[in-house]
Formats: sequence, structure tokens, C-alpha cells
Amino acid sequence: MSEFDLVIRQARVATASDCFEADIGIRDGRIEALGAALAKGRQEIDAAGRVVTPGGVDAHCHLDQSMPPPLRMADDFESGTRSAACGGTTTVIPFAAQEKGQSLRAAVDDYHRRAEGKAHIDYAFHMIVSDPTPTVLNDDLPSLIRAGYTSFKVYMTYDDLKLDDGQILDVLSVAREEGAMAMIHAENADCIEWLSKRLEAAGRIAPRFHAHSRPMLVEREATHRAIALSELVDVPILVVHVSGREAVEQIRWARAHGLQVHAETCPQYLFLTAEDLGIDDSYKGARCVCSPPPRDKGNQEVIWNGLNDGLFTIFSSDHAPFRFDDPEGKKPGGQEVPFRHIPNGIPGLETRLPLLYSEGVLKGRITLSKFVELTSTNPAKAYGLHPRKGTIAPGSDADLVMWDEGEFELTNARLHHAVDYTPYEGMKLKAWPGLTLAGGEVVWDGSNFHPRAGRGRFLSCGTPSLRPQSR
Ligand code: DUC
Ligand code: ZN
Ligand code: ZN
Repeated sequence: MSEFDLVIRQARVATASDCFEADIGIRDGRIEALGAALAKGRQEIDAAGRVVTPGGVDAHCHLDQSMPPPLRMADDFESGTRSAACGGTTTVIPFAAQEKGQSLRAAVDDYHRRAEGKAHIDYAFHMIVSDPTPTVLNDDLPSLIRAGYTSFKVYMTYDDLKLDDGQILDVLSVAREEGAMAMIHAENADCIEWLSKRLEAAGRIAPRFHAHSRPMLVEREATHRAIALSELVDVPILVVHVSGREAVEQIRWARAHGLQVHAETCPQYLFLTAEDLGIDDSYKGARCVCSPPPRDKGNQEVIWNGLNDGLFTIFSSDHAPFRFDDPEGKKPGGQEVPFRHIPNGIPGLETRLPLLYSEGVLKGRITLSKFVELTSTNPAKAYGLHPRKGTIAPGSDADLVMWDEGEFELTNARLHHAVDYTPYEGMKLKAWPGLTLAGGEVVWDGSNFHPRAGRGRFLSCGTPSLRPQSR
């Protein structure tokens, strides 16, 4: 009997702390051994000269999330996890969103039904708390955290989701009590509403005015307020989808004052600018409408610096998939609508890792270990999935990516999501996943997707285990 199910030979193994050459021995879906000249496997893959990283953990993506009619997300748990796997991501953490008036438990049960039997890769859930009733605060939230839903998102904007400061203090107190991770969407709702009404009254309704309705001060103010609320309760927070300088400055200020404020950013803040929402009134810009909006080239540099110097903990996609030419998507009811009615979000599950590997690692902006830390290890730690996920070590799940280097044109035709566009159409990349293993099984071989809906299991999350920030 051979010792391993699969051996990957002579890989350049990259973890968040080291890069070294080793064979990787896999059995029963887990990594069993790392070392030189491991015994034979029933199957062998030659990785000589190739980088192998842990499978990506995309800790911020929206799949099959309930939307007000006529809107509908293009990706469900089947197509979303297919696309993720083909882009090197082996774990996703989408949201179980509570609707106002709904119990939090009912929301979690609903999203389990949506995922059941569909996912090709493992998944967990963050909760979205939109209605923190006494029952939610005293019963549902604490017991769901103890049951393996150890993170939740709160919104400071969007009418159907936003909480006021008192409500945010209430849910942060539960996070502190139970050791959960609170993610905060930081934009000032009243400023957005005030600006949107004035823009609309002046006839400025094209997609590009979305960016005018959410200037950076709107994000800066809310980021500072979120930091102050977390300071008052004395609990760590994670500020999601940070877009540029002014929010970064608030987070640096918080760190300098010894506050535990973690931060996430996303590809759209490295590779898009407000001009992608349109330089004229063309509706094409609706494709890139997301919140916060992309900023400018100078802000892209601020984000790159923050990725390199430790300001950012996590790099996620914020995949929020709406088709462009679709009455359920960016043209609600078949109409080109004023900017404030365009569904917010862009696709990015499959492109997150190749974009950062190609433009970050291969252009010398971040190290390979930093890439692993931001895209896999830290999200796994932040949401209580490490060391099962997020690293290459004996005992960890055999979730691995082997990288191809060469010339790759990023086109929507290459991708496996259900969206009819990518914001990055035509970009020339230098790397793409050549192989993705999930639980030791090949799900993507560089050319073909190997489907097995239902292969992905639900992951119950443990206590967040990020180390405290030192600056
Ligand atoms: N902004 C969010 O907060 N969520 C989904 C998409 C978006 O643009
Ligand atoms: Zn958000
Ligand atoms: Zn989001």
C-alpha cells in the first residue's frame, strides 16, 4: 500500500512566514507530511520550479444574497464557488443576511438552504445584523456565535441594513462578550443621502455621479466613528473595503493610539478609479458602481503601501455579482436608472488572487509571504478557521494552488462566474492558477473545472485568532 493518496513533488511552498522547497504528502483530504523525497503516492504531481500557495480564503463575498425585487445576484453557491475555485480560492465566507423583522436564526437557516448541496469548495458564514432586537442581542447572536458563526457585519449605510450608533454599540458589546469579530461598513448614510438628493435635483444622475455622492470624507467620518465606537466598547473591529487615503489615515491614527482596528481592502481599490464609472454620462460605468467607490491613482498607491507595510490585514474580493445587461442586474426592470438605483457591487471572486499575484508579487510590490498572509492566512485567523485553513502544514486541509507564470489576458470569457462582464477586461497578467486542489481533489487543472457540487462543506468557525496589531 502506498503511503499517500497524492504527492506534489518539489514544490516551492509559500506560507505567510517562509518559502521553501518540499514534497507535499496528502492523505484523506489533508496534508500529512512536508519534506524531501517523501514516499510514493497513488497519484503524483510534478511541481518542480512552481510556487504552491495555500488555497485562497475569500472572507468577503456575496452569494445568492436576497435583494429587493427586481434585483437578483447572478451567482449562487454553485456558480460562485465554481468561479472561486478556478481562481485559486478554496474557502469562501459569504453572508447570511438578516432582513429587518426576521430572526437571525431564520436568516442563518435560510442561507444554509441556499448553500446545501451546491458548493464546490468549503464555506462558512458571516452574519449581517440589520435588526438588533432584544432577542437578537440577548439570545440569537450569543448562541449563534457559540455555534460557530463567530463574525458578523454591520452597516452604517444602506436604508435596509444600516444601524445607528447606539445599535452598533449594542452589537459590539455582544462581540466583546462572546469573542466575535465585528466587520464594519463605514460610510456616513446621511451625507450620502444629502448629496444624492442634490445631485439628482441638478439632473446629475449618470453612473459616474455615484462617486460624487460618496466622496472620501463620507468614508473618513464613518471610519473614525466606527473606531470611536469600538474604543468605547473596548473591542477589536475590522473595517471592510477601505478605499483610500483618508480612511487609511484614520486606521493609522487608531493603531498609533493602541486600538485594535483591523482593515480589509479589495482589488477594485488597486485597479479601478472613479473614471471607470464614466468620464461622460455613458451607462457603461454602471458596471463599476460599488461602495465605497474606486478613487484615483494616488489613492491606489496609498492602498499598495498599506498592503505592504501591515496596515491591511486582509485582501478580499467583495464579490457582489450583478449582470450588466439584465433587468435583475445593473439595468433594473430593463431600464438605465439614476445612479442611486444601480445595484452596488462588482464581480471579483476569480480574479482576486491572479490580480494580486501578478501585479503585487511579480512586480515586487509585496512579497510572496505577504500575498499568502493577506489572501489566506489572515482571513483564516480572523474568522477562526486557522490552522485548518490558510496554511500549508501537516494536519491542514489539502487546499492548494500551483501557479503558472506566463502571459494571460484577463477576459470575461476566461472566467466561470455567471456575470456578463469583468471590470478588468483586457488586462495583461503574468500569472494564473495552474492547479487548484480542494480537500486534496483537483477542482481546477489550469484548463478545466472539475465540478462536484456538494463537495464543499460548511465550516463551523472558532474564535478569531489574529495577533494584536502593534501599530
Ligand atoms: N458594497 C457593499 O458594501 N457590499 C456589496 C457591494 C458593494 O459595492
Ligand atoms: Zn460593505
Ligand atoms: Zn460587501
